[in-house]
Amino acid sequence: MRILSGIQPSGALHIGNYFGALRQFIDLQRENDAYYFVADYHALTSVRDADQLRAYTFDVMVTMLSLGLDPDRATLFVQSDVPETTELAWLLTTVTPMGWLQKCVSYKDKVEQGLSAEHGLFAYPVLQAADILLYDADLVPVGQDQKQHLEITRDIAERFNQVFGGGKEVFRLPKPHILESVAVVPGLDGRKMSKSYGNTIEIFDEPAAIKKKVKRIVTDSTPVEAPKNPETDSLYHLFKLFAAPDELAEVERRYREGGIGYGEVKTRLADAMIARFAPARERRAEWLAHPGRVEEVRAAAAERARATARRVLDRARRACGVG
Ligand code: AQP
Repeated sequence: MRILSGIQPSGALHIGNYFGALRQFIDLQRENDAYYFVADYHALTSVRDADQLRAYTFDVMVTMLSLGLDPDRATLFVQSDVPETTELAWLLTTVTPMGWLQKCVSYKDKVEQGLSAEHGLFAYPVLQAADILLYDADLVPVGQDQKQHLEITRDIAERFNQVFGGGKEVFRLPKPHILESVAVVPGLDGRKMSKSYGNTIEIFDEPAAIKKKVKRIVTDSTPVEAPKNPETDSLYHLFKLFAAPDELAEVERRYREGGIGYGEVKTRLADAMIARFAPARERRAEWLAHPGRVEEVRAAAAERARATARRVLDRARRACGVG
């Protein structure tokens, strides 16, 4: 199957990005033809400093490589290295009803908060549809927050097929791949972990910073001896992502019976986080010491991605009669 997904270079990647997306990227690269990209065109809606965007883009490439994405198996490219994306976005825009975009949460939320939104944020689901359709993707691994955008991608593809395809399929219809257990990873305050909420723990935070942040995870004031409900506790939710099965069973039992304090769970969670990413941290130091290698991966992937993109874009251009 052709797999495709992207991550925005709008800051350092966090635990939510890891469980919601990156871990699936790694699993799916083994048996499939995987394309993963750094979504720098998308990040332009929030990052307004050219040097910073370049630095974040490089950092996301390094993060993907350090976590185990293998450039020999997966095509790890940067979105803007394939300018065909923006041309396809325009073709798709011509068949996208305004009403579909007005319903999208990322845009609606901003407007409801009284903030002004640029056209880029409004049209972002169309660019995302172009990202996906350009590679004939079958499956798109994402977190729950992207479900609505995936539905719009399918709607746009169907509409284009209908309007210009004359009964033939111009675009393949992709499906989302969302793992329920990690669909929404909570942040320090219990809301979805998100850069814009300032409630993140970064994958490559220094161990001391991880310990400090974990201590800030919001819990209720149930005393140590009292039973606690693991299902409603975001600390437990995070612990579950990192703990070994026997350790989890022990902690769950002690939550339900009483006799475990949040302080103990926090210490164990911080230790497990630091241990989980220790090998990746070492690989990261290696990649950072050889930036030229990262650029080589990027250049080779851009060539592969562009060849695929060109074929699909030509198909779309022929279907609608441009060029
Ligand atoms: N908390 C999360 N739980 C599960 N999955 C998550 N993802 C992000 N946060 C969580 C998934 O990570 C992938 C990359 O997302 P993105 O680059 O579009 O970033 P995002 O969703 O915009 O991440 P943030 O931190 O929430 O950024 P801001 O605050 O800038 O909007 C996606 O598959 C996403 O589902």
